[in-house]
Amino acid sequence: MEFPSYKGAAPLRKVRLTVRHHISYAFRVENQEPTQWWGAAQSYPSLYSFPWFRTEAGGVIQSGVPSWTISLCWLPPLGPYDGVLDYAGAAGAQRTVLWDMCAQPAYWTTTTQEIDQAWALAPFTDADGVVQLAIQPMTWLQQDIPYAVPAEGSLAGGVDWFQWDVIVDRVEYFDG
Ligand SMILES: [Ca+2]
Repeated sequence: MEFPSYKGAAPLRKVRLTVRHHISYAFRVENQEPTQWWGAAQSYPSLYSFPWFRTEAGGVIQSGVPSWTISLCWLPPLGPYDGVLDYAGAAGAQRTVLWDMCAQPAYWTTTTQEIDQAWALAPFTDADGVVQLAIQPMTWLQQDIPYAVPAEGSLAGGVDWFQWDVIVDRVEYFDG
């Protein structure tokens, strides 16, 4: 994300960010239960992604974009374990999903977030006039919040890739 920094004379008190974001991802999963699909007895596996931003000064903030829990509700039922942990066959799946219309029916999701804590406001007063935030999400495949799916187990898998696309639509600075 990149946008103009606050240049007022009075101390910055609050930032209101209006942004659009779109999520895309790749993952792999395999049911290792011998008789039934893991998901049939419990729930669909889901992805969880927590976006955080590295500031130009090297600090970290979590502002402007909410975390996401993405139920893989479009995933077809997986069969009993086929004996090979290859994330393929009747028991496995690998997918790259550029637009999950189940989790995010509209391509962009707009959110507005207000930031008013002193430590989080500092990056918005950058003296060079431009705020630059590099998004570096933490993401994992989970079977039941907050347990991550291990590489091996009754449900094996992981996240291969996750991307947040973010467009800043509006930045409002408040000094009062
Ligand atoms: Ca397999």
